[in-house]
Amino acid sequence: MALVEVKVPDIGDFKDVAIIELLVKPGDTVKAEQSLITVESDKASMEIPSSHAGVVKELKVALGDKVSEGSLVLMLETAGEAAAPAPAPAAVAPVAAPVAAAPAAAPVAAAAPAGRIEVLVPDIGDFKDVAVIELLVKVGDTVKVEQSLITVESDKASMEIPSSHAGVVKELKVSLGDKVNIGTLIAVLEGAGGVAAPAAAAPAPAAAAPVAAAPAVAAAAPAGAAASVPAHQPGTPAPGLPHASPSIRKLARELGVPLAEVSGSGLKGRITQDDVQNFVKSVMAGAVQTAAQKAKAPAAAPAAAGGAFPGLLPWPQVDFAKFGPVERKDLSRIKKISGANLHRNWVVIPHVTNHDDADITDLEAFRVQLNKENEKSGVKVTMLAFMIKAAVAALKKFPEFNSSLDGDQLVYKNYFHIGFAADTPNGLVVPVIKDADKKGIFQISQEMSELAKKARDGKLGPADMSGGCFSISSLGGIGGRYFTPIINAPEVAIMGVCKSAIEPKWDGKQFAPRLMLPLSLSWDHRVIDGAAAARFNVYFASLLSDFRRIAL
Ligand code: CAO
Repeated sequence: MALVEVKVPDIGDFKDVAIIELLVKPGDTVKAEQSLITVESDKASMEIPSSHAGVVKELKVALGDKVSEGSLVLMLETAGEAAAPAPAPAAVAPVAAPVAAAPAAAPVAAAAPAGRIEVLVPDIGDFKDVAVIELLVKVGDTVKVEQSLITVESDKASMEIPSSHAGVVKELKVSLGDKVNIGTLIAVLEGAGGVAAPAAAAPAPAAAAPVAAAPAVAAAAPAGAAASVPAHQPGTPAPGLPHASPSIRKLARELGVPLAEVSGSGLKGRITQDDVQNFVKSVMAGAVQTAAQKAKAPAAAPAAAGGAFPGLLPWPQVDFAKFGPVERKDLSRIKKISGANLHRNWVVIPHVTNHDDADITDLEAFRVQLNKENEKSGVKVTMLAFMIKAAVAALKKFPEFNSSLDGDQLVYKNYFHIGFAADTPNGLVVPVIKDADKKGIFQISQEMSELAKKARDGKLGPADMSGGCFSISSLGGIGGRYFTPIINAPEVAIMGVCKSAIEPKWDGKQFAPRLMLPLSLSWDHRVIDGAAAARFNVYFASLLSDFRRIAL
């Protein structure tokens, strides 16, 4: 056991900086390089890591204290005798670490040329392949020299990247989540011409730089400090930009906490770890809803209508009892869950529905004959089983129908799990026939009847309803002609089927009575085009018209 003094390491040009957060307390066990305090200058904040692992015995600083390199932060009881200091706390900010202040936009004294200016990521020390976590400007914005354009974040630190020039943003060349390095093109500006305003806050010596030159790093890299450079003056959080240190941002991201919705109780409104944890507790307890949850909430209680859709009228508040006797019943659990999902899907997905008809005269005759032949087996073959097989064949032919959107990517599935909407006394559920491509009509019919029974008995488990690639919603046993089924996200299409009916069809010589099945295919226009949807429907219908085609 040894008692070790943990001091502020070399933090570059940070001098007499105020402590705005204490991240540990006496009794805490800390690892080497774990952040102990957050300090903040007028331009940046950074976390100061521990040089050793051990148990905090005594804190030697308090909130608001000013510290510089060498200031004693705390006393640590370490396990080892020698208590050798940890290697330069490189893990906090890899190796040479981020800059102590915002990377200065270098070409401050240079004339800002009129015309196209490329703004690149400057030298940001050993920050490599760092993710863009915030876009602070958009196309059309007028930016000043030194104005922050994006925030990047490594696993330990975040920093804002300033503009090297003034001008109007013509193109943004990075998106959220992109990985950037020194020299990555961030944006194209249209320069205003004339002399760029001097970068008031740039601590770096100004240097003439070519138009597309990367702004120089401002200050010496503080070994082991995690820099977070707020775009705003500390204490005056910019709208929409939560005031929080890198570790708090990381924690919030891991927990899925929207920092913009957390109010900070720390110094100058800074969001602390407790704030994030309390927010999570309130959400779990149902006391608070995140904006995302509110957007998903069923329309039955949209007291806050207009939040997500400005200008939308509030939900009508009617005293129905004024007009006659009424009775109130809680929505069933299934209705609440499916309602919220359907609402989200309807609002988020640009739905289009194509209608078509399939001539199932021969297939229905075949189905009736099959059921006669197999009367004793106890398995009734339904039209839906044929449609599930036809859906598999159509998904194979048109793979984008068997995909899901994931950010800017499409996930193509090489499996074929088909969901079917089932009406139950408590509401709509969608059990899934797994690996329908590997099953025959009898097996699918049998599984469907078992799943439909389980659904009606309220015994479906999550596994019965997950993993679907495409859904079929059949109202054929009930009636109707066409409808617009809502896509079951994250699927990208759904086939709605109504009741077949005998119709006169021209066969080239005469009208013949044919059994026609109405089809309504809803598809996600972000993924699928109208022509592909029409082809899918035509192909699907052709399979039902002549089921031999499925073997082709
Ligand atoms: N046209 C004409 N008749 C049809 C038909 C169609 N498209 N589909 C089924 N039928 C007939 C069947 O042949 C059966 O007749 P018989 O009893 O004479 O044999 C009868 O209608 C009942 O069929 P079923 O409903 O038992 O079987 P199914 O395989 O068609 O459907 C199931 C099973 C679970 C999907 C169905 O019971 C169900 O719940 N449907 C409702 C789905 C729903 O609510 N969708 C809307 C969701 S909102 O998007």
